[in-house]
Amino acid sequence: MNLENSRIIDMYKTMLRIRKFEEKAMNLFAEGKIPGFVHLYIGEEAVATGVTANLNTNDYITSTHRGHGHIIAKGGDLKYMMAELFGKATGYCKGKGGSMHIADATRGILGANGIVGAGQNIAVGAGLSAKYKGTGQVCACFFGDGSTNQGTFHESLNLASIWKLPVVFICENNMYGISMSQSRHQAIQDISDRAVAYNIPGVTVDGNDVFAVYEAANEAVKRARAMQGPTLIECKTYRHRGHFEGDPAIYKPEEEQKEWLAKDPIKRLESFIVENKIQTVDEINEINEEIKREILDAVEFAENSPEPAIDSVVEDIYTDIVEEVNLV
Ligand SMILES: Cc1ncc(C[n+]2csc(CCOP(=O)(O)OP(=O)(O)O)c2C)c(N)n1
Ligand SMILES: [Mg+2]
Repeated sequence: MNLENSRIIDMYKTMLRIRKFEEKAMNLFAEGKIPGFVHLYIGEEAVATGVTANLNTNDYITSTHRGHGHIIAKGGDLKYMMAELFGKATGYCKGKGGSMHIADATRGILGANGIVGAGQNIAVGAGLSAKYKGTGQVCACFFGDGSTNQGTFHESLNLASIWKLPVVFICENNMYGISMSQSRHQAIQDISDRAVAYNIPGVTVDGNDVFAVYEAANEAVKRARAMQGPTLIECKTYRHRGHFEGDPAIYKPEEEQKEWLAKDPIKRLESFIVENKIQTVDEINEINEEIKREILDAVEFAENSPEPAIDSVVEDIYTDIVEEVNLV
C-alpha cells in the first residue's frame, strides 16, 4: 500500500472526528438534549473512513440508521449535523429529520435511512444515473449484516451486476442485527460469499484496519469507474455500544466485547502512526484537541440555534391536504 503520510493523518482525523462527535452525541442524549433515537457507530470508524478516502466530493454515498460516520467521512458539516440531532431549524433537515435522515446533496450524501436495506436500491438508482449521464461518478453503498437478509439486497446486487453499474456495496458486518447475532440470522460466515450469486467480486476484510478497507475499496472504486461493475466488500467489525442509546446490550458476551475493544480501529491507527514516526505522541494529542474544539463549536452552534417555527411543519412536504391542517 502506497499512502502518503498526509493522507494517513487525514484518515486518522476523520476517524477521530467521528468518534468524538458520537461520544458527544452519546452524552448529550443521556442529558436529554437530543430527542428521538441515536444509533452510534463507535468502533466501526475505519469502514466509512477507508472507503470514502477513495471518493471525490461529487461521488455518492448511501447510508443507514447508523449514519453519522458515513456522513462525517464524506465531508458532512458537523454544525448542521449537530443542529439536526438537536431538532433545530439550522439542521440539515431543518430539524425535522433527526439523526436518521441527514442528507447533503452538495456532497453526494444521499441520506441516512431509517428503513433497513433502503439505501441499496437508492445506490442502484444513483449508479444508473451516473452511467446514463456518463459523469464518471461512483456510489458507495453502506449497509449492515442484518440488511443482507432483505429482498432489496438481492434485487440491488442483481440489477447492479447485470447493468454493470458503478456501485460499491459495503457490508458493515458488526455481527448483530439489533440483538440477533449473525450466527443466528444467517447460515453463512462470510457475507461476501453472496457475491457469487450475482457474478461479481466479493471480498472480506478486517473492518477495524483502515488500510485493509482502503485497499479493498480502492480496487472496487477503480473497477466501478471503469464501468466493469459492482463489488461486494464485507468489513468485519463491531459496535462498541448497544443497538441504540438506551440498549444495555446484555446479549453481547463479555469476552467478545473485550476481544473487540482490544482491536479498536483508532488505537490501532494511532499506534501505527507513532511506531512509524509519522507523528509524535504530542502531535497526536494536538490533533485530539483540535477535533475536540470542532465538536464543541458544533454543539455551541446547535445550542444557540432557534427551534423550528410551528408553521414549518407543513413546509417541504408533498401533500394536498396541507390547506386543511389547522395548526392553532
Ligand atoms: C425494513 C425494516 N425492518 C426492520 C427495521 C427495524 N430495524 C432497525 S435497525 C435493525 C437491524 C439492522 O441490523 P444491521 O443491518 O446489521 O445494521 P446495524 O444496526 O448492525 O448497523 C432493524 C431490524 C427497520 N428499521 N426497517
Ligand atoms: Mg449489524
